Amino acid sequence: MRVMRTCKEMGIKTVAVYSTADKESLHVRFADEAVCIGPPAGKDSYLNIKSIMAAAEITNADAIHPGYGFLSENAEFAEICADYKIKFIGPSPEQIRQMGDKITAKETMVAAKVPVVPGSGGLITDIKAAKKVAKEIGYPVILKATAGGGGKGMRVVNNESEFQKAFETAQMEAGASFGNDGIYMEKFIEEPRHIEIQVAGDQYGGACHLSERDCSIQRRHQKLVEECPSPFMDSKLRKRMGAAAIKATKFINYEGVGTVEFLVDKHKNFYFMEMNTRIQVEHPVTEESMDFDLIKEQIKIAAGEKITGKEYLPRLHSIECRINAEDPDKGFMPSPGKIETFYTPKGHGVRIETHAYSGYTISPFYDSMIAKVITYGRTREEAIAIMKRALDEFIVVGIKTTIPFHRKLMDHPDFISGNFDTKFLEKEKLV
Ligand code: MV4
Repeated sequence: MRVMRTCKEMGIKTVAVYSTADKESLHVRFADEAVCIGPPAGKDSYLNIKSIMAAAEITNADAIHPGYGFLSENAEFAEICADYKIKFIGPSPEQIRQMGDKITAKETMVAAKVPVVPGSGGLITDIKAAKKVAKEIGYPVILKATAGGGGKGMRVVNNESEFQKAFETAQMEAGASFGNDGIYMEKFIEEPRHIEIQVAGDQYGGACHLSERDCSIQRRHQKLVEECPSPFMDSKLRKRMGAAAIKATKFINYEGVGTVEFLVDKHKNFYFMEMNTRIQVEHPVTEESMDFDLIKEQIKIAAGEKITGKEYLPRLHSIECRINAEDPDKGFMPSPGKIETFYTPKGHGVRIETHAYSGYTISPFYDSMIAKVITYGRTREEAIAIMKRALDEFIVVGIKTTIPFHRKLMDHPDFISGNFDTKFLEKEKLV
């Protein structure tokens, strides 16, 4: 729906694809045409490249917008689109691959002179050698899966006696989750903030950045709240991080919008973590803060337009709360089912993204996010005040949601002061 809104504004006709589980979803009604691509399970529909290509062929589509999740960072899919002469709205298969493998991504950033966390500098093949490097950089260290991202196959190692076992578990978890058990090591950055820079690059090597998003409020590597600008940011740090992100973008001739993720320590040192080669869930805070349509930019870049190359700075403060069909009182257990009443907040400073409505059934097959509440104001205080009243105004009857969790978070002194890092939700008894 987000993509189709911009397409309509640009005079572009749209085709929705849907699984049988999503027959009643709003995106099916919003599109000019809709094609059913299979049964509920992802592998049979939204991950089924053959069905999707068939839908594109029969509707004579010029381009595919991959959204986020599913095939949005699948190099093989981008390759098949190219074979079919259908424009994949996003980077090239090579660029997706280069950033998809985390060791390759890190090596690329070293070559681009973007700061990275010191570590094994590649795959760990010899535990004895890795332990020696760990001693040099100093414990704690963190082991990560090269095929990973988002926390799976990650282990923190506090001292040498823990190394062997941590390495074996990380390797096993990575092998089971990704079919690739490659592990690398980094110095563990204590109490980091997760700050990411939104970038855009065109087909001619031009690139710009659109400031940052702070995504430090996470639970088990799932982001819950994002904001732009970061309360931790100052114009000097933004210049340094922005320049590093543009260096990364230009170095790989990146085409499309993307995100360069950094870990930032309390001394404002920043380190490249990963690059996301898709539009992200949290993109609306950038759009509202900067008054800039990122989907329009994606489509223009895909159509061969040049970006203007200027730097975009935050004008308003914007915050997003992800509303999930989960019960925060029961460890965020999924809560699918029929929504009897769904009334979304409205009014000045509020933007809602959702596919749900009164009478809609949240299926258990997919991600539990059912809505995003985005607020914006002239200051962070104003954005928080609007968020509080918006969350109070949101009525969902029939399923449990994370709305009460967000409402409590908005009253937490450390959230209000901006004094939080990625450990915040583990330390606080909010969840
Ligand atoms: C780290 C780190 C500390 N030091 N790397 C978590 C997900 C994955 N993308 C990378 N992650 C981390 N990498 C080093 N060298 C701490 C984390 C981390 C984290 C990062 C961002 C947001 C939330 C997090 C929660 C726990 C750990």
